Amino acid sequence: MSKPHHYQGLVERYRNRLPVDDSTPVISLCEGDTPLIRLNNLPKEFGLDVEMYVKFDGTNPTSSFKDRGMAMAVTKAAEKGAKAIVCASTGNTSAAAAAYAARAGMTAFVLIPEGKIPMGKLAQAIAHGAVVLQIRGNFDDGMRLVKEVADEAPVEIVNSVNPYRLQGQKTAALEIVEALGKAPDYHCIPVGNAGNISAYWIGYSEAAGRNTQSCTLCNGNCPYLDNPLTDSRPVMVGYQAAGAAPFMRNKPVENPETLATAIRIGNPQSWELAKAAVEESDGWFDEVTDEELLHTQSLLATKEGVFCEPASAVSVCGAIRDIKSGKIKAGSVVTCTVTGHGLKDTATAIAGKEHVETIDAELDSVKSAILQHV
Ligand code: AN7
Repeated sequence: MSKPHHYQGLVERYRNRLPVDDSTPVISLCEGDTPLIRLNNLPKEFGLDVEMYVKFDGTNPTSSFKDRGMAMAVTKAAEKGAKAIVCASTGNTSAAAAAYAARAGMTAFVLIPEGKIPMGKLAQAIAHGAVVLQIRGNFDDGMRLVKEVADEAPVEIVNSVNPYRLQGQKTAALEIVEALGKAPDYHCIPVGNAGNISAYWIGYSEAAGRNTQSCTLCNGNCPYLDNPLTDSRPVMVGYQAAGAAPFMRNKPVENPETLATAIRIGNPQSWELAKAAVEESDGWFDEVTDEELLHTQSLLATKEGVFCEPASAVSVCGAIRDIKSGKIKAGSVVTCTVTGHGLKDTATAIAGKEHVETIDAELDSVKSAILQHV
């Protein structure tokens, strides 16, 4: 008999680095432990002299990185005895909230912008039994309403203004450091509401035994610094969609627009934390156009076998540009978070592509089709 090694999810895995104790009722779907995939073909094709990886968090239980934060937020809500959770969402947070609420026996209320979340994400929220409230407004309107209603109704907010979300999400950085045996030189990441970049910086800082102002739970007094995994932290680079790039405008964007609906956000809640992460790490923000990010989504799918949603391609898109220009230095180790799975939004992935050939059910037809392509 071999020793059982059933992975139990990130709260158990990082129990000594998370705010839980023996009596905490852990709510998990075995999230985390996602693949760090070395890109081979794209660096070769573009002549990029770097070691480049994607952290493919689209392989989580609800197919986005949100499961990391939701596992921790719902675990803490359960510990408190909460019966209901609430979030505003561009889609992925609502999918994760719905699934973890189901697991915990709670009700999830999710506020989504009318007509602006892809069908895959909406299907998840409905399938898991969330109460779906479609608002005549955008994500930022939903966020404002959620914060207001939490003061007036018995619901726990599980957006990333909940500090436990960031604690759960910091584990992605810990996994990367463990996988590489060190911190990368650069970490590139899509930025919408700005929780994830803040969470990675907390994780990387903790891994290097360093404090950071990005941590709201400990306020610069991290309790987990005595067990470092490495001695350095990466430069943090946050990329936004050009039509929804408040960090580039240095102020909120009133009417954000992008095909990458996940990051169609104009007033990021973790503004200060994300700013601190970029400043403390000597990093930067930049923006990419919808055309550029869709092209990168397609490149990742067709050249590397990684199918991600449009918002997720933003990190790799920006990274390739900054490696080409030399802003990201030759010889570096570069990791990019790929935040969500392509199956979340199939309509955008195949729009404008001639994707299917219809042929007769005859050997000759199949054969001639093959010969046309090889
Ligand atoms: C695929 O689901 O905000 O900067 O409500 O779904 O931490 O907000 C989603 C965000 C990147 C941006 N990639 O992360 C929501 C939501 C994908 C996302 C982001 C989101 P943050």
